[in-house]
Amino acid sequence: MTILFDYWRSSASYRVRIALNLLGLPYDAVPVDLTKGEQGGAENLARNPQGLVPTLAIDELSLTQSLAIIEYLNDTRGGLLPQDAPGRARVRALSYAIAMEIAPICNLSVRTHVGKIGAPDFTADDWVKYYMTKGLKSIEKMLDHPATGRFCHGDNVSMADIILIPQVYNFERVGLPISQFPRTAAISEQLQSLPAVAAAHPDRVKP
Ligand SMILES: N[C@@H](CCC(=O)N[C@@H](CS)C(=O)NCC(=O)O)C(=O)O
Repeated sequence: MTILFDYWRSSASYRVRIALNLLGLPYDAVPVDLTKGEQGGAENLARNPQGLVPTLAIDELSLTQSLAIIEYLNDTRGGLLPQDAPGRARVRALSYAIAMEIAPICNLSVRTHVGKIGAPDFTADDWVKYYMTKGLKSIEKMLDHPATGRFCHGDNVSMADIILIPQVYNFERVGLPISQFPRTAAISEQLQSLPAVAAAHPDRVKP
């Protein structure tokens, strides 16, 4: 039995839902309600010492960190990273550019803290919009590459696409138009037409 401890609006959870769906792996979802602070409760801390979501219970393991989970799924099931080393390096670079450069500085706890210390003319919203735009601008440049195809890397869905989709969702959620980044927008549209990706959308899994 595979169990995903997630939150419907969490982008890191959204990544893992997409990966599981793409691989056709059935799972049960157990919600950890971030709005109620359940991530910091004893039950969640026992499975995820950082007090975050997602956690994936699979193969008698309890895995944390969405990128590590996706890499594990690739290592054990295949299909989420290219076969060749240069391709894997490119997919990882795109994934890390989002997961390590954009997401951590725009997450809930950072936004809350910026909101507390922010000046009246500089809100947490301004912070998030600034860094998300800066980050996706870089992604758009990285996608200006001969290896970009229908998806981020060629015509097969990879970890980079899995990481991109939730970031695009967050970007649009704060009211920014993804159309300003045409390559990113085109890939996102292709991805969202895939049933496995569409089924992982927060609105589809909202409790
Ligand atoms: N790098 C982690 C990030 C996980 C993360 O930040 N999760 C957020 C939701 S997207 C969370 O649990 N936030 C709760 C909090 O900040 O208290 C991963 O990829 O799994």
